[in-house]
Amino acid sequence: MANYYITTPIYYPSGNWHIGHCYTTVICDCLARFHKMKGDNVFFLTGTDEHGQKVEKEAKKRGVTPREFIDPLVEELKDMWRLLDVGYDRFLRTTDADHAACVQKIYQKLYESGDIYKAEYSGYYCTPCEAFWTESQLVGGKCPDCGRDVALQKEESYFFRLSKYAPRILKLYEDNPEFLQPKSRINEMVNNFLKAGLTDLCVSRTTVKWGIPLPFDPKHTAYVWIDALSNYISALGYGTEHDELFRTFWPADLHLVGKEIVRFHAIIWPAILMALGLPLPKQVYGHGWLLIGGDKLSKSKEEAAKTQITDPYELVKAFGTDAVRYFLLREIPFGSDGEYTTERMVGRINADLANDLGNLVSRTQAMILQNFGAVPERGAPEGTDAELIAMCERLFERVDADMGALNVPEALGEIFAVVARANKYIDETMPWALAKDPAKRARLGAVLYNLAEAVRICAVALKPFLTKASAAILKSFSCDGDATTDALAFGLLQAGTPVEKLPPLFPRIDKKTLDALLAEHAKSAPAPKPAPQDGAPAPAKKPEIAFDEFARLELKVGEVIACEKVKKSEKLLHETVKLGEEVRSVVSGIAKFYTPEEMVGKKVVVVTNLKPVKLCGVLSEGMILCAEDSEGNLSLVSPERAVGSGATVR
Ligand code: ME8
Repeated sequence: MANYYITTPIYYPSGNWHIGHCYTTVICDCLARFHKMKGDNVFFLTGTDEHGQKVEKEAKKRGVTPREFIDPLVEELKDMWRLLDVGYDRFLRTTDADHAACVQKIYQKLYESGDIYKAEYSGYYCTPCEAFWTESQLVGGKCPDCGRDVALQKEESYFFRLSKYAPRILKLYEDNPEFLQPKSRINEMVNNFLKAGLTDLCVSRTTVKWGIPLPFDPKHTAYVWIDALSNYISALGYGTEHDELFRTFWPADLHLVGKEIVRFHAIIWPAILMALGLPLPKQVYGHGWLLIGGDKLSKSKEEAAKTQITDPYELVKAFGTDAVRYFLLREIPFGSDGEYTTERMVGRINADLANDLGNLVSRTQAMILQNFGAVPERGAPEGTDAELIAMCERLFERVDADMGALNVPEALGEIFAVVARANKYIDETMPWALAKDPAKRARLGAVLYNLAEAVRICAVALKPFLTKASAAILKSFSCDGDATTDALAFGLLQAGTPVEKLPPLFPRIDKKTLDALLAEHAKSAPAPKPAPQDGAPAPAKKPEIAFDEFARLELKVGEVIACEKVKKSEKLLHETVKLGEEVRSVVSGIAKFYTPEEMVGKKVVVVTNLKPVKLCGVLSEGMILCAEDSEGNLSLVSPERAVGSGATVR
């Protein structure tokens, strides 16, 4: 059994999630599922990149702690992965204690070996990219990566001897071109960075507090990119007593990343690993972008987001998990950029999923049920049977070759070629005509058996791609959804196996429906706002929840009987709240909006089953609900009529 370690980049908790964000992770999920299906021992890592100036500034702007700012966004991201059926093995947060300890170990080791030294940093910093630039690297005085403003920074810093590793990195690309793919990325790295030689990298900040303190000089925090890149080994327990995962899975088989962050993964990361004396990942692959109107899709392009649905929640609600996954996995030649429009997504859904796959499944099941009630007997092959069967039998080999070469869209193309062949087979064999002639009953059975097998095999092959449809089709043929690649052999379906008629898997989306969806979207899309300077946008819409999830909240009316300011905090009030017979201590971030005197006597709504926490050293045993307007002003939520404290809110 081979080991397979695959990683996504860890995401900035921006909350501004769009379909472009889903690209890297859905592809990684598909590759991880494919390897699991092959029987490999897989570890699939994803997570969040939570430290740094960007988060620190955004939290400050909102008057909350970085942690208070990040936590809900991390939950949103996890919800998004659930929605898209992304099944990772670990979700690492750079605020996790084991990760922070590992980053400190890495810094200590590099400091002791002399690869990290102290000097003065003077240069430019781009906060949205969390990247350092020299004056000559700027383009028109702006960040060469994102085109935004940079700030001149001068501070005492620690530096990593990146320059020392430039020749080894060039040699790495020469000796092992597979290390960085597609090939064009090697040229980009060599021409844009390595040819001119590398300068040493500033790897600590004294002006950023929201970061991991350096063990040998705690007034410095770790540079976010070193912190972030280290996640690929900290997640495996590198440098700890419990490093079984590290010993099993390192070096990684694949770091899949967007092309804009190849520089960090293909220059800085290998240099750090070389300095640590560790083996290098087998491959870094820099994929292309989803574009809107020729530009990288990002929610800050508000105009585009008004006419196009880019929000993953909205897309999954409209078209379903599988349809969104299918578009991401199929539409864009791997490694290239590709234009995204909602119309394109609908085009794919209608042509491939509704017409080709959906029709094949529904026609096959309807004809079996109508004529036999269950899977018929397999007959001797005739006519074009052999061609269809051969395609089914070769399918795994072809998909495996494409997936091995990271040709995910082509792998899906192989499966849909079998779907198309099976549809053509229906036209050739005309089962409806066979059904009219009792003498052709055995032949009708054989034709329908071949179709059932083609459908089953496509469903097995589709498991890593269309998680829901594959499971539904297999279940409707009474097959095990946990099937491995062994289930891709032709002829496994037994005669007499019960078949269930599925409702349409992918209903066709006609023009009227699409227009109505887009019109609805345009109405609900927020009015264009200027993008915040640091690129951190407002939190995304939350996904739907079931009533029982809502019912897990305990909400009660409380009466504030005493209130005072929390010492050392400008934001917090400490209320004593009466809830019927019970009295609780509650801390709320409302000091900017209410004075302690105003609070006393107010009837408020309290979430009473939140885990108690200490805020600035004061125990909080609940949360008072407030409404927040678009400017961030808070207003208490109170019962509209007189009601006693302790009353339930539901
Ligand atoms: O870069 N098309 O995080 P991130 C395709 N924290 N992919 C896109 C995309 C688009 N329009 N927009 C974003 C970071 N992505 C760092 C990584 S790893 C040690 C630290 C992809 O949240 C992007 O290319 O900005 C990247 O692969 C992923 O979303 C996360 O980007």
